[in-house]
Amino acid sequence: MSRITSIEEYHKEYKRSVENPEAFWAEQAEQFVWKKKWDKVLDWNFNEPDIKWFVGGKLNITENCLDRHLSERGNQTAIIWEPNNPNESGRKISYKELHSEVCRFSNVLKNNGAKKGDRICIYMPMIPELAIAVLACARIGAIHSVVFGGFSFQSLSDRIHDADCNIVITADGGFRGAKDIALKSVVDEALKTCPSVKKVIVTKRTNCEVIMQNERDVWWHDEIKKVTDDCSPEMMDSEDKLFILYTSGSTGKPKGVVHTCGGYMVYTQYTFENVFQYKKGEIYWCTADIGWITGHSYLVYGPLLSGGTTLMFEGIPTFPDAGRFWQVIDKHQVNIFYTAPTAIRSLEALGLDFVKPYKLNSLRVLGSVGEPINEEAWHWYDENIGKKKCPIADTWWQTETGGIMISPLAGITKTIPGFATLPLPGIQPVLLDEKGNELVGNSVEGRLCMKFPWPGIIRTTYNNHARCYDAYFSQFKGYYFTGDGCRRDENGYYRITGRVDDVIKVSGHLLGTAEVENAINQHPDVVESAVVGFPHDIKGWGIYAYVILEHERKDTDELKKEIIASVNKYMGAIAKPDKIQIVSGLPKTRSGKIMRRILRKVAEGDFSNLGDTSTLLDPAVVEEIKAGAI
Ligand code: 7RM
Repeated sequence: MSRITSIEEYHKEYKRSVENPEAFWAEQAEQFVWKKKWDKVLDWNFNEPDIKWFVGGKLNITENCLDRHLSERGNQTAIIWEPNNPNESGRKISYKELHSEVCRFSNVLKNNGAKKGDRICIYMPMIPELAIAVLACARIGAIHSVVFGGFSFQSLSDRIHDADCNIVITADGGFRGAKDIALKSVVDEALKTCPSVKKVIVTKRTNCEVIMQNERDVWWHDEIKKVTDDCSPEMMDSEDKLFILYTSGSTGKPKGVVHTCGGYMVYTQYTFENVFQYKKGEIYWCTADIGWITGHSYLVYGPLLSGGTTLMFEGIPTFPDAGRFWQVIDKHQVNIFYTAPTAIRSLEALGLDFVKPYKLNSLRVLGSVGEPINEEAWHWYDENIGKKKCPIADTWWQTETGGIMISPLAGITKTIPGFATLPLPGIQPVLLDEKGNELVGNSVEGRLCMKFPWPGIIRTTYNNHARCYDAYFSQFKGYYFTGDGCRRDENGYYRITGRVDDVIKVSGHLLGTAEVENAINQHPDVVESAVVGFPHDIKGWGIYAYVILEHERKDTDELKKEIIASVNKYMGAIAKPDKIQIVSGLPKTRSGKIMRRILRKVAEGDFSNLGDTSTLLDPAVVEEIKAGAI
């Protein structure tokens, strides 16, 4: 794995990676343990799409995350676990221990009927058992599908169904700040409609009461007693599926993004080491939940592939107070800290008194991910957390890209607030106009696409390959379309301008507006709804819902509460509407299409220029919507 150490070297490597991608990526892949070397580096077309990296290669990613580090750093800490409650003792798990625990749990999975190729759903809080469960699946060749613990039973059930999972791994409950979440009971509710699930493995965390269903449910701590830690890694093909991770799209149903073993492994380690300039022995902390792609790639796989020490935090930034992140950084002497703009903005809003008690002098590199970081937040992060000594890596990427795509290399690439800066080696971004013409040169703005594959690219959407084509490869023939708008400035630096489709990033979480509408429409009094985003100081984007009722309700406040409860039930608290406006109609064209442009403008509070409304079926609704705007 070549580590870039200067900007000259970056330009040289970039050029080489574009001129000869296969040689470039083969070189990066050499250092891993392969059971059999690949026959061909790359086979691809974006028309189906059909993309294969390291064709014919055989490997197991956990052998590369764990076994290969044992001789050199068996006693080094692999995972530092920091619990929700700062007074509870955490854990430090060495590579040797992690290897042993993963092997044991792999045997538990096998004893419970898991086989290579099975889909296993993981619905857990941020405890070490979550990372162990993920790695154990990968070790035996089962495909993990981690569902974020904040999703409701309905979202969980939809995901279990779609992937046809036969096992669920969960916990009795989880701690998040001052709250306890009863995860097992959510699983019970979800499984009422999931006959494919034959086993539920439950770990104890909160000791809350749970109902164990005979035959189906088993305790982690009982099962683990029955096994040894002897489990050789399953031999996987480079293109065997490693995991499925659901992400929102512009249509209602989330898509099961599929990543495969070989390419994902090479790409996550390469990007982890180069973007963060990770040095042996450093303490690295990514605050993302493992339920999101950032947690998969840069909390679990990337750092462990690099033999690093990765910190896993169970809690939230504001518990017991808004100084928690900074306290943890001092406590564990964190060197690299990777978080989301929404967290930075919310902590900034609570004031510097929560930052002042801490030294933060172990920090060397800061990272940002999930949404554009506004200049204000960038400077606050730089001055108050990095003390103007830590480079900030504003990393742009997606669930579908597997790893970071456009980002500074920390300390190497000159940064500009708000810019993700330059593509990593191997990444060939292009900006297209609406007609699909490439905008060449600098000082241009368009739709961000990729014209060549990289090892971490999405391979398919689970069980529905056509959907993968439709969502990413159909708009512009021969390109991967990201769904983002982007500007390339006069120096060739990239600035992401935001989504150009019907998904919104709320507190860094991607939500489909159609998905939220479906959840709202579950309310018996709702006839129809339309959801759009509006700029929100802390969340980046907030959710604005226009709702048509079947009959008038005088108790508007109560109704709004019920609608929020419905969203909670069918999706989860992350999709909670910030504003709900009751309307008698929606601005529709004669062909029945909702003119979202108008709804967005009104939600933004900008009534000045609503554009052409002449195609509207009933222009009067626009006046009503304007008058009732919140
Ligand atoms: C990693 C992740 C992907 C979408 C993406 C963008 C937005 C992510 C940045 C960003 C501006 C960034 N995966 N996005 N990172 N926008 N600057 N540094 O977030 O699948 O959940 O979301 O997030 O719109 O398309 S994701």
